[in-house]
Amino acid sequence: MMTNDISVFLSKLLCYNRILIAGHVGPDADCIGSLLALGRFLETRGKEVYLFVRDGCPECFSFLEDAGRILASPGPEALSSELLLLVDCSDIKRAGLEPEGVKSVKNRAVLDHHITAGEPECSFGLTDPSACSASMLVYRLILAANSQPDAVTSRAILTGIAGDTGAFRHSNTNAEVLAVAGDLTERGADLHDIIKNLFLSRPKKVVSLLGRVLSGLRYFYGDKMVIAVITNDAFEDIDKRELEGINSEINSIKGLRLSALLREEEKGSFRCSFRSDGYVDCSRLASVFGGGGHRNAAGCTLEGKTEEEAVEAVLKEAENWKASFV
Ligand SMILES: [Mn+2]
Repeated sequence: MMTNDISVFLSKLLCYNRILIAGHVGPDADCIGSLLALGRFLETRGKEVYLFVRDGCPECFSFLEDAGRILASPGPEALSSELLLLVDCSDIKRAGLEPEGVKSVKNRAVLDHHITAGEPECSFGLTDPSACSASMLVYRLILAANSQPDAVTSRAILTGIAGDTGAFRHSNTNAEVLAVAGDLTERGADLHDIIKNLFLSRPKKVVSLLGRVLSGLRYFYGDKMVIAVITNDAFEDIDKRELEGINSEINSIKGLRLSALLREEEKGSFRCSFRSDGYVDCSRLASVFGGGGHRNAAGCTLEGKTEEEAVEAVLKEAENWKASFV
């Protein structure tokens, strides 16, 4: 049963004593921030908490306290938990878990802000697609429990909020976001330090890749559409999360209405991410290629194609959408 009633969710959650909290694969700042803040809050309530993100916490989030406690695979103790709580996702597959692997954990709960097709499989859950981030839901939850987030918890929450709002630049930055950010700052979270860690710590090689990508952009439809391609050889050992930053740079171009960033995953396979600010429904565009996502951002994979063929495929499909953006 999903709810957006926070006190109902809270009272159910607090019935459990051993809780395994899992984030999604390819964790972002919101995933890690909400996981850490929720874990810390539940520990203040005397709960035994295990934190899990498949493959562990990426190095770029190691500036957060307790990041080292995040397990890369749930051990026997974690698997003896009474409750599996998914945060920033609602599906155990998205958490990189198999039903068989977590069958010892009898109950399921979800805390998420994504729009999902259909009801997630869980005993109870808290979802609010209007919330900017899962971290915001954790903040509301802590206050609803009459607790006060300490400086460490505040820092984790603000990291999640700053991450999912693109440093307060995306359209999900509303009055609540700004008020909560102010409150968390007063509680001891250092916003500048968070922003520096999340957005202003690009490795040198990412900056040079960015330069190459931006100078190689291909423009179409009177510069209203752009295609960027990053081939495997250019990619080397660059962290996938850095793509987010590259994508924002591309989408800062004035007058741009549709972008496609193609990244070669392996020879003949391109991961394509579409962006559009309200002109083209990216999730529908991506679904043509078997992908999906949100209206303003979505992705898909193009298989069995050379670079030129991948670009051609995107252009051919864009032609069907041109009435919306040209
Ligand atoms: Mn999120």
